Amino acid sequence: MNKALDPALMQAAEAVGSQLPSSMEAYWMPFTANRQFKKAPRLLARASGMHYWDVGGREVLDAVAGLWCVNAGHNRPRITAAIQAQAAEMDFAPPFQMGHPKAFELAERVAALAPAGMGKVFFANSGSEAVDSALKMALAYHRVRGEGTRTRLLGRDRGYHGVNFGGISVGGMIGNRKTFGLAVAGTDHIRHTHDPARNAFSNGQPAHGAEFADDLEKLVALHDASNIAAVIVEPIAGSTGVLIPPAGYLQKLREICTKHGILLIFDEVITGFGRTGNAFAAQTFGVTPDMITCAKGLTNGAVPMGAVIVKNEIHDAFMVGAEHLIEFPHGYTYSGHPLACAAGLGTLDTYAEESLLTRAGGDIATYFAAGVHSLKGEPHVIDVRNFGLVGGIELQGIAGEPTKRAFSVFLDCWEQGLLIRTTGDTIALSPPLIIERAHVDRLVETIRTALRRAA
Ligand code: PXG
Ligand code: PLP
Repeated sequence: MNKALDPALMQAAEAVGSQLPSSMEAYWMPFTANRQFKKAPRLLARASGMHYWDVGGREVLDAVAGLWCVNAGHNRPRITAAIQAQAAEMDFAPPFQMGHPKAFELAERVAALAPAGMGKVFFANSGSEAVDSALKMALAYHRVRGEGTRTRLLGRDRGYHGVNFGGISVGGMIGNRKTFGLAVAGTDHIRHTHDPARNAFSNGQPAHGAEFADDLEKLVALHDASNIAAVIVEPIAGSTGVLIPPAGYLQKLREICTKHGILLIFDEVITGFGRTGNAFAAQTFGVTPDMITCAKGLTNGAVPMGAVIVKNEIHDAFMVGAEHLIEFPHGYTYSGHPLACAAGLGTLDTYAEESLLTRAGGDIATYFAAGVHSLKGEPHVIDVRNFGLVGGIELQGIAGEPTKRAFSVFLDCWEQGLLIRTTGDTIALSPPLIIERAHVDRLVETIRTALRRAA
C-alpha cells in the first residue's frame, strides 16, 4: 500500500490498469519541491500527440511539449519504430575510436539543417553536456591556434545553460549558482534584455534594447579581447521567463564578437528544431554564430541526446599534428548512442514529412500570438511575450512570496487538464509544433479561468 497516493487516485489507477509505484521514498526528484510533490503527486502514464494521460486516466493537454522537447508531439510512430528496431539490432557501440553508421548519418542530417558553413556535429547526451562541450571546445580552439590566453567565458544575466559546472558559471540564474559556491573561475556576464518599461506586451521582437549588446564592449574593455574565449547566449531565453531578443540585438552581438575574435555560441537547446519557424533561431534571426548547442527536439525528447554544431573552420583548426593523436580530448560514453541516433533520424524524418520545422513561422503562430495576447487585462497579467510557438505570460507576484501565484495557476491548470510550465511568476508556453487552433483556444481559456480565480 502506497501511503503517498490518495485512495481516489489509487482507485482510478486501478480502473485504467496503471502500475503505481510501490513507494515514492527513494527517488530524489530533480528541480522539484520533493516534499510537496510526494504529498500530492502528479503522475503521468501515457502520451500521444498533443496529450498526456495521468495514472488515473485523465487527459491532459500538453502546452509545453513535455519540457520544450517533444516538438513533433508525443509517441510518433516513426520515432517509436526507429528506437524499437535499433534496440533489437544493436544496443550500444563504443564511441571512442569506434563508430556506427547512424551516428554519421545523423550528423550529416543535422549539419544539413544548420546555417551554411556549420558542417561539424559533436554529440553529447543533454543540453547541459552540449553546453560544457561547447565551452571546452572554445577554450581548446583558441589554444590550438596559439591564443591560449583566451580563457574567459562570458554569459548573460538570466541565462540558463544547464546545470553542469561550465553551464552554471556562464549562466545567470541566481538560485542555480549561489547554491554551489565558486564554480568555474574567470566568467563574467552581460546584462539581460528584459525591459518591461519599454517593451511590455510586445508581439514578436521588442523594438527597444539593441544597445544592451554594447555591454560586451564594456567587458572587452575590462578584460581585453585577448583574454576572452567566447560568449554564450540563448537567442530566446526560455527557462528564465521567455525573453525575446530586441530587434538588432543579436546582430550587434555578432558584430562585436567578430571584431574582437570572440566566439559566439548560441544555446539553442530550446529554440532548436522548429520552435521559432526555422530549424534554428540563428536562421530566423539571420545571425550565424560560431557554434550552436542543441538537445531536446533533436530526438523529440524520446531518447536523451545533445549536440554541438560547429563552424567548419573551428573543427578544421583541430585537425593538425600527427594523425594517430586524438585531436580533442573530450567525449561521453554515450556520445552518439545508437538508440539516440535512431530516435534522431526518426525525428528528423517526421519533421520533414510534416514540414514541422517551419510551422511556427506560419498562421498557427499568428493565431497562438493572438490567443496569448488576449490574456492582457486579465487579473495579475503584467506582460505577454511571444515569438514563434513560444509564449510567456508574466504575472504580478504576491508581495513577499515570489513564484507562488504562478505556481497556483500551474496547479489550477493541471486540475483542469492542461500542462503548463512556470518559472518565477511567468507562465511559459511551448506547445508541440503540431498544435491546432482548437488546442490554442483550449489552452488560452484554461489559463484565463485559472487567472480569474487565482489569489
Ligand atoms: N541550455 C538551455 C538554453 C536550456 O533551455 C539546457 C541548456 C540544459 O539542457 P538539459 O538537457 O541538460 O536539461 C536547457 C534546458 C524550463 C526548463 O522549465 C528548461 C530546461 C530544462 C529544464 C526546465 O524552462 N532547459
Ligand atoms: N566516472 C567514471 C568512474 C567513469 O569511468 C566514467 C566513464 O568511463 C565517467 C565518470 C564518465 O561517464 P560518461 O562517459 O557516461 O559521462
